[in-house]
Amino acid sequence: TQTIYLKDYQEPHHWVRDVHLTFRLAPRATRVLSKITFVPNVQNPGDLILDGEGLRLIAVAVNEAIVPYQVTDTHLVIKSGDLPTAPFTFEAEVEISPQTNTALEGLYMSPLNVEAPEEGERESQPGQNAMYCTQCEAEGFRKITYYPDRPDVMAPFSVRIESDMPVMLSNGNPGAFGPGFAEWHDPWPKPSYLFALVAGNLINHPGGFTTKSGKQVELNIWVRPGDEGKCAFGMQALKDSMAWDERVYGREYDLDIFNIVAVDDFNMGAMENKGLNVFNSSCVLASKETSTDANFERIEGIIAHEYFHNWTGNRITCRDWFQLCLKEGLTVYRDQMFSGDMRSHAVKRIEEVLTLRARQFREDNGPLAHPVRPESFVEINNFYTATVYEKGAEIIGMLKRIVGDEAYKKSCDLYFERHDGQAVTIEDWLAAFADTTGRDLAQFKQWYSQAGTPRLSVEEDWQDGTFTLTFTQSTPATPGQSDKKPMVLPIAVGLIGPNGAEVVPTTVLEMTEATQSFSFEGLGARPTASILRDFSAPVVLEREMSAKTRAFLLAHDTDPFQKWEMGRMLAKDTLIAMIMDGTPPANAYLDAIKTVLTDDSLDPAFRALTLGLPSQDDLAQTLYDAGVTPDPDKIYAAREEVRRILAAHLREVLPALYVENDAGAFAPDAEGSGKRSLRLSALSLLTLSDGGATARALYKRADNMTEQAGALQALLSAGLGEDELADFAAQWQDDRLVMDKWFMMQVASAAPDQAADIAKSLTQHPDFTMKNPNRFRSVFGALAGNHAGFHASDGKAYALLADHLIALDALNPQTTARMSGAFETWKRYDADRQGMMRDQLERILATPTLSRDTTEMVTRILS
Ligand code: B3K
Ligand code: ZN
Repeated sequence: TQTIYLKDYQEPHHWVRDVHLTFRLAPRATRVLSKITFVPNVQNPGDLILDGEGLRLIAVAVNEAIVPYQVTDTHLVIKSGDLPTAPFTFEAEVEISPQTNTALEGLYMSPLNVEAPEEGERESQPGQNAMYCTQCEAEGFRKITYYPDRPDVMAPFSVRIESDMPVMLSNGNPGAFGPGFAEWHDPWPKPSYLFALVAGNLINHPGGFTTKSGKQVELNIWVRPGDEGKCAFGMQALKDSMAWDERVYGREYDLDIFNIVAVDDFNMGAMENKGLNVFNSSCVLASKETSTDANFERIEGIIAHEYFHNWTGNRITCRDWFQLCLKEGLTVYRDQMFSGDMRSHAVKRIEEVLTLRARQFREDNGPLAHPVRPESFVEINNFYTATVYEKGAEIIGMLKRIVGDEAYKKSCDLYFERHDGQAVTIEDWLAAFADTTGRDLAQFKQWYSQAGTPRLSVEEDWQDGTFTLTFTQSTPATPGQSDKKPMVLPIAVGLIGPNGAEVVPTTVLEMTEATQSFSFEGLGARPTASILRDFSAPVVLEREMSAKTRAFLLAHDTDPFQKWEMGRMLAKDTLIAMIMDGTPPANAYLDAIKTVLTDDSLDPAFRALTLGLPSQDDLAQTLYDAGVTPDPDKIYAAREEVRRILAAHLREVLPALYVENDAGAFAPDAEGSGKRSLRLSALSLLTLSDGGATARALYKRADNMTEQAGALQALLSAGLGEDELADFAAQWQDDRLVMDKWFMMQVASAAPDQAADIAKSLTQHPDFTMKNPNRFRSVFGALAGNHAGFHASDGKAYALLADHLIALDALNPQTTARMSGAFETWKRYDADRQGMMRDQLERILATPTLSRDTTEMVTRILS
């Protein structure tokens, strides 16, 4: 295996002027004919180096003549001496087998059918439901044909598809079509990773959008027959995204048509191919009967994200894969702001921080920690991480907070104007800000290169009307980076007076030193500081605070994030005390929660979030950080105990909360989902004391999946709900996405000593398949996420997951590698558990022909 380094970047020896592709589709023998105009790069002359993997080469020509070439497993090379010095055409014909492509990278079929055709069976007859589909990012195009498969090579593509499929799609605008063929032309230069092709028996949900300059755009969501009723929400989200990008970023759509396709077999959420976004069906199909509020919110966010990539990623792309955060961090930031505008910024911010801490802080604290812009990789697919995406988005948020809204907008405009049509770097992005504002961003830039989550501690001082905050920052060592420098931290602070009124509104302190003081003068009385409002920097704030001060801020802080955070810290302290020595929850915590829950002036969604307890994984990390080896059984038991105590303490208010937050007729908006969320949080506690009566009644009556699944979940987490679980399967057996929930819920809420057995028995279920990533994740993602179940002391869950990762790796390395991250926290635990996890990791690593993807991940996890 070869490691690729950022420092080794070199321009290609050849640029591409245009690309013509013809696809003759057949399940096991698709022919791909390419005709590419190459232009020698005078800056960096050399051989023609084309990537290609798993291709059966039929023919090659240069300027229509035979040339000598070399083919290896990964490349086709023509020596510069055998090439014209002027631009030339390169032609190739290759054969590939989409039907057996279980890796779901390159051209593949959904569903897959890897069994060999029966004797005499015509191989060119895909099933009624089968579709051809591509996934090229990051390096999948090389599995389709020989090409310089790197993002800095951008070219317009013309595509002809020949097949019997009724619908045949590719990037750009439609050209000629007729029975058996369709042509597409994409005028915008793009890298190969944005190429897409889809063909199948698909039905469209149509729509339209008029851009701000009056251009009509045809919109379509293409789905399998039977799914047409689940497209309306996605279509609306797309139109909202198009309007938002015009209004907020001044970015208009640039083709006559925008197509979205839903596919059941997909390695991730969705893909932003130019003009032809391909979505995991779970991230686009929605109906009130089959999707929860969380699904709706996620779908809206992902549709926006992929659409926003049209400018941040497609029109301006990455020079090399080390720059991945250039498009991902920025696009996540943009989709977060969109969702905030569509729903509630306060609630959205809290949810973002929850995800950031659960995924990115976890990553940053373990063996997989890496900079937002990594310096090396073996397999780039392993770097589509929470760090690149979510920490990448936090960097954009900090930059905006530092330069201000107006300068942010000006800088973005300059970036778009300067780099349209180019493949660029983080340096280019930052230069647009430096040039607009005159600021030196050299220190800020460390956010891209220094891994690890900074720890920020604070001391307070009060003297003669002056309140001083002294901050100290440090970042723990991460793999390959032992010495850490001070970072630029925008710390948003507000001060609250003794009577609860705000005396200093939000002020952004810009910390640049290891230790730095900031003073507020002329105050009448010692204030209480609200620090890190809106979570203004992705750091761990280490602040000594009494429960009383926390409760005071929970009651009086004007910043919704900090208000929630105070409740969170109270809950965390309560849980830690319970874990350490069984200390029961203090009334300060219980009463504070009750006050928030019953405060009708607060958004129900916010109240529901305040009732939520920190996850077991979060508690394990907190203990580990404090030098205590986390005991998963104790954490589980303590959390359950606190839930029971909360339920008892809130006994009088829960039934009313449940009744009053009936949202009425279902609408997937912020208001309705907020009420349902509070209602279901109340129900979950209520179910601990009413024997499940309320949840059972809701389960029967529910006309939407949020409440149906919510009621079932409440029952399952109380150890009830067996009949409902069976009923659920009977009702939804024909809906793959809902059945994913059925698989997932059972494993997620299984008792610690049963999780592995339940997961194992589900793998024997006739509807379980290793070939569908959604189904695999619904069982094994849930197992890894069931903290006490995964870490059960018998080690069964570790072994079960390892068995299935080994089996999956032979089919789908990308999903295997990603799921191996379940083991990334192994060093937190006691020697027995560590030993068992190490054994499993070593067993995985010892698998003959283990993929490069999984090898890299497991090696890093073990290091
Ligand atoms: N750009 C894709 C992710 C591709 C992942 C490749 N392993 C989706 C997105 O971030 O929008
Ligand atoms: Zn993205």
